[in-house]
Amino acid sequence: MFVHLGMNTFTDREWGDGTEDPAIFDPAALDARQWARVAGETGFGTLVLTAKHHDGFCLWPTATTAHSVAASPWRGGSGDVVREAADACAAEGIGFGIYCSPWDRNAPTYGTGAAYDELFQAQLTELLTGYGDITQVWFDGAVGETDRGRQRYDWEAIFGTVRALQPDAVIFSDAGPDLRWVGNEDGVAAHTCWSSVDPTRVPSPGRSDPWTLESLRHGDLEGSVWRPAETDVSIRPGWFWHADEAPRAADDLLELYLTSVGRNSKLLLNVPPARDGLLDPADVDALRGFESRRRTVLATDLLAGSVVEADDGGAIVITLPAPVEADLVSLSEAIEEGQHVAAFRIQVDDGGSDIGTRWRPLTSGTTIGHRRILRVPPTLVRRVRLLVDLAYGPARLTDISLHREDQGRLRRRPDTHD
Ligand code: FUL
Repeated sequence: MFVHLGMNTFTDREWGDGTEDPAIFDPAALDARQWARVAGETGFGTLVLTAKHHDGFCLWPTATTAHSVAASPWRGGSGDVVREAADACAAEGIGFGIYCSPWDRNAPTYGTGAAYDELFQAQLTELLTGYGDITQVWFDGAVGETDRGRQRYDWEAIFGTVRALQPDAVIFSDAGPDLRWVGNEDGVAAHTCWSSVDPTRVPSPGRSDPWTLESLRHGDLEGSVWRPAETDVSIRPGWFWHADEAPRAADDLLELYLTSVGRNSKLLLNVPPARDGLLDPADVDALRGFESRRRTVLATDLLAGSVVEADDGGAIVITLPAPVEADLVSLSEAIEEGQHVAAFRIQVDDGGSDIGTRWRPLTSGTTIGHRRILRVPPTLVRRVRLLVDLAYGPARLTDISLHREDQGRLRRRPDTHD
């Protein structure tokens, strides 16, 4: 779960300009235990907090600038949102990650080069040494122009600091090195999504040319590094909480899950606290609905109790005890062995023919990876046949399952390959 909280929560903006007065930061009822509890109860493994957004306001009492919670009325100026969030995640048994924006519209040194590099390294060092284990460090590639010049971030040094201080933290940015951006903020990974990438195609974060976006979306079959895609998207139209915006409905959240996790990506869903410092009750309801939809739809495997065999053509054939109606198919590859499948087909037989099996095409696709979920028209299934037509290594599948989402009223379109 991504948690965007900061000056923008109080100014009703998405990007602050750094001139905001710390006196307006007062999330009086802030309860990070509520964030972490809701996150844990609704299935999130890690909470990533915006410790500093582009406006430069620090949610922890940093020694590097006066532009922080220490200058705010919140907790009488002795509060530390990063500490409260870190402690809450530890207490609730989920990971804690930080977002610290390199773009800083408050720092007077931003745009001058080395002096700002030093400030940013000092801020990272505080965050990575003062708050226990950090699970993920999330770097935004945004670079702002100033009349002092253009800041060129020293990514090698930045990644080096994270590796030195939190060797187990997963580093996210456009250019990894561990997780890559999926190439959009719409919650939609590409149908073809390799976890491997060619690192020379995205040498640094912040590039938005079509070639880079293409690489982020699809990865590279023969890429030399393992850098799975992470899909960041907000439960609301904005990243920060705004009174006039509403969260997505539970069904839409399930849809985001299918188009991210279900396309070999990770999902980082943003749920921004309101001005009182608590998650909005409407967002909490949507998350609970989302969790319950995942449980009813995806945790119920309609193939349970089936017989699995290989046929003469090398395909896998699964025979169900009785016909079922399904509208989702889920596949998983043993990614600890690598990601190899590049083309697959699924055929079905509804069991209605008295002259033997009649295979009909149900769906097809390219990559599978850790999980591939495909929406299909509601179909009666008695037997399923899975054919792997192209794999660049042994095709090792760990799971195939069928599900019933029953979204007829929403008229969702079946997956077709783009
Ligand atoms: C973007 C930022 O500019 C947005 O404000 C937000 O933080 C998003 C997650 O990343 O690049």
